[in-house]
Amino acid sequence: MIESTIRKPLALITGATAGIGQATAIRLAGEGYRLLLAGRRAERLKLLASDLKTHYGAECYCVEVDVRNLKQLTETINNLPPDWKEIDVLINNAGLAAGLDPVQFGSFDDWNQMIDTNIKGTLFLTRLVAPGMIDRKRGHIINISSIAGKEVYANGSVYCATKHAVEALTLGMRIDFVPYGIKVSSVSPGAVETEFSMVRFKGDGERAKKVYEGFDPLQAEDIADAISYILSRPSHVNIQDILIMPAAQASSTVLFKNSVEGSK
Ligand code: NDP
Ligand code: 8X3
Repeated sequence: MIESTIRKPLALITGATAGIGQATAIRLAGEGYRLLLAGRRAERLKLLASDLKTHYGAECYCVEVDVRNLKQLTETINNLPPDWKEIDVLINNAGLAAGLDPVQFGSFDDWNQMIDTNIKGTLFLTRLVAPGMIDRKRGHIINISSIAGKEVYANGSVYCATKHAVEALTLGMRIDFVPYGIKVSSVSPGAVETEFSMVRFKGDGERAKKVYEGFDPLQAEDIADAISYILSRPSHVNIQDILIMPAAQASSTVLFKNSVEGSK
């Protein structure tokens, strides 16, 4: 009786069709959240929403969006049904690395895709969602950064630059939003076995598989666990950043593998 009158928290997760975003959706559904699931692959969103309903009774609303498309994002956020407008948690997770090249051989298209998705996508969503949080004086934004936001490795400078930018945005958002009681956190993983490397290497499955061979990489569920920890702290506590690595990884370039081959 009491339970039915308590509003369940609403989380918007970008990049919910795979990897960390999908695992986080599953975790939060199990913890009683209502979910706005965002991504470009509509069929995957629908399937996930249906699974979450079946297994957890979770209410989900799917939004097929490309986070690079400001017009589409603006229309989507502004036209959410009334019950889905009050977003308590925004997880800026959608992102990618495209290619692994030194700057002198880098692809302009790869650079644009990474910069537009990882930096501008995070900014666009935050700009669209934060005003509502400010009005309600409550909210939590979690940006998915990376060890690549703290270190730079060979051939990864543009991806690393985008994640360094996410780090700067997280720091800036925290300053801008602190007067309104809005928490801003980040999670910065090392190697997580998801579709990330398949995307980076443009469908080259053999090359992608090699990235995770010879050690136990993090799984998407490990990152969902960190996100759940951040969200479940008491209201006076903000976890600013969780840097989380596989036990075999000491830095972005030092990875202890059973075989001698490098990680990238
Ligand atoms: P996946 O490739 O498994 O998932 C990426 C997600 O991002 C997908 O759901 C994809 O959805 C979404 N996405 C990509 N581009 C867009 C876009 N333009 N618009 C909307 N959604 C988009 O990778 P991960 O789960 O590993 O990556 C999630 C985040 O974690 C990224 O920000 C990544 O940089 C970060 N990260 C990953 C690490 C790793 O080792 N895997 C380590 C550190 C950080 P769709 O294609 O359906 O649109
Ligand atoms: C993904 C991890 O080390 O490939 O952010 O950049 S890494």
